[in-house]
Amino acid sequence: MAHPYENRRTFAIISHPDAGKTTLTEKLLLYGGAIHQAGAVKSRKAARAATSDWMEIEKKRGISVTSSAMAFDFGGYRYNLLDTPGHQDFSEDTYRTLTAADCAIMLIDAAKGVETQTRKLFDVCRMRGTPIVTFVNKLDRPARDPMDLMTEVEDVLKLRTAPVTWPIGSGDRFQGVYDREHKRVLTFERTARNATKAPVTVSGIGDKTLDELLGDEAVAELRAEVELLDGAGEHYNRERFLRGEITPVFFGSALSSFGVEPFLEAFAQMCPPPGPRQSMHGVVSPQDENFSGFVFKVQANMDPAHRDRIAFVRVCSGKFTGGMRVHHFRLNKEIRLARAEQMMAQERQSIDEAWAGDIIGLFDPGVFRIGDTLSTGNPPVAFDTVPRFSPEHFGRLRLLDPMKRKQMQKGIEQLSEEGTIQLFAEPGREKDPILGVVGELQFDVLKYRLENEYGAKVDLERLGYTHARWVDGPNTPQELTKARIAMGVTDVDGRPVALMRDDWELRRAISDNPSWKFNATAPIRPVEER
Ligand SMILES: Nc1nc2c(ncn2[C@@H]2O[C@H](COP(=O)(O)OP(=O)(O)OP(=O)(O)O)[C@@H](O)[C@H]2O)c(=O)[nH]1
Ligand SMILES: [Mg+2]
Repeated sequence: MAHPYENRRTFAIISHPDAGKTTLTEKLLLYGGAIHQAGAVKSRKAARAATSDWMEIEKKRGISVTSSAMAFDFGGYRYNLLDTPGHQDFSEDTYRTLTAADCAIMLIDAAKGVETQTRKLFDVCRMRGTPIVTFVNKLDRPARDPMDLMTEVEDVLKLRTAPVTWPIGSGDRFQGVYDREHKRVLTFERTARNATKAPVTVSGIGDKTLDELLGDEAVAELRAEVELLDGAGEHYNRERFLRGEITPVFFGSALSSFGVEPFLEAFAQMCPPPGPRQSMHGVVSPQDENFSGFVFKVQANMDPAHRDRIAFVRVCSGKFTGGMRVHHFRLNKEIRLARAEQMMAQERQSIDEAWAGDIIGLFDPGVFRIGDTLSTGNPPVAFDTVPRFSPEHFGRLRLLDPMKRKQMQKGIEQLSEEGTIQLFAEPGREKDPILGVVGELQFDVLKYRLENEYGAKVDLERLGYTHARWVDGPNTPQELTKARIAMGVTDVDGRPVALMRDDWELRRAISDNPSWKFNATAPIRPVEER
């Protein structure tokens, strides 16, 4: 019998903001059979909201501010889908989430081509060796020439393209796609509010009826393009795709669902199963008997009724079973994992077992942090793959209702454990921490969530620092201040951190203190090694 991990498919959807990741996620859930009515990203009162934008602020603004994981079954596989936020202010979350994926879907807006954030995310995938499938979206709007778009991907990303489907028209005249693999023409019809599957008609490229269906002009154009592609275009090749040399390309409209079904069917065949992972002590294979996994995300208050906190773990090897005991690398102790949860479309479901590739949610009584590795067996495993970014914006909170101090404190503690903000204590002002974020929008999210989830209305006083460095050498923040560093603080683990206003201050601190080491992020290592 095949090992259960072999039917796991774990992928992330990435792109520049607004290319349609959440909308495509919704349609994959729809065609995957996990939901029956697709919701919209920014829903008016009556309409359903998109499944993966579950947070209040996301529904309100129509953007994703945090990644979300959803599982669904389709064609004999269990898919773990990770929808990521596109905005660069949330890219730390996106980068971490990519570490949990074995494959990525890169979305490109057909009117805009390869945008900056897409390029950065692509670089991360290339660095990690994550294979990429491309979906060119929004063909129902005025779009650029598909050949041009291919050329742009090849030139900008230095990645060969292999079109698997090809669009028939664009904008108002977008009718469907040609499936090069199966040599068939798929035309679609729109549905009310784009909420259900789009009815499809299948024809052959040479069919007489096609002339009538598409119109003479469109059919002639399609036939010419298909001929051109067959002559000059690349064909999908699995080995080259897995090596990251080539990206299969699909066209469609996530909104109207045109082209989504052939995409999902082909993607199902392309997305690789969980692969081996590098740990600090060698390679961990997904079929290893011992369980291992790492926390790539912690999220509080997902369920307003319970106000609990979930740690999202990517299983890398072995089998998770509810109640099992594992070694917690950072705390260097054994802990018991209670049952886990998985988001099956909209529903949180309790699960008793999981395999490599699965994304599971563990109830977190406060022991998990992003980057934590859990494992069974000896020696204990540690994955060191979850990137952390250095905060670039700093501020202090001012509470507007003095009665809510407790709520605010609890809120910032929890949100810092989520990784939304980083907390620093200035000696003598420990009660009034300094907050650091990577992107400014994270401050907006913080304020919104403190008010909505914790009932504490706050104002933010911005501080003029732009760099934080974890300094190896000194033992206290006072030593930093003595060395003429603008602000010496400690992080949540009591490690000294230097805050500086600009590059010049940073360079000076480094040259003034040659025996110290200035690290851009806090190292992840077990407690007793510090
Ligand atoms: N016309 C058209 N609009 C689309 C399509 N896909 C998405 N949109 C719209 O584009 C906007 C952004 O879509 P989202 O799915 O939220 O994009 P996203 O990539 O998840 O955005 P972030 O998560 O904020 O980065 C929404 O208004 C969608 O309705 C499409 O295929 N056609
Ligand atoms: Mg989104």
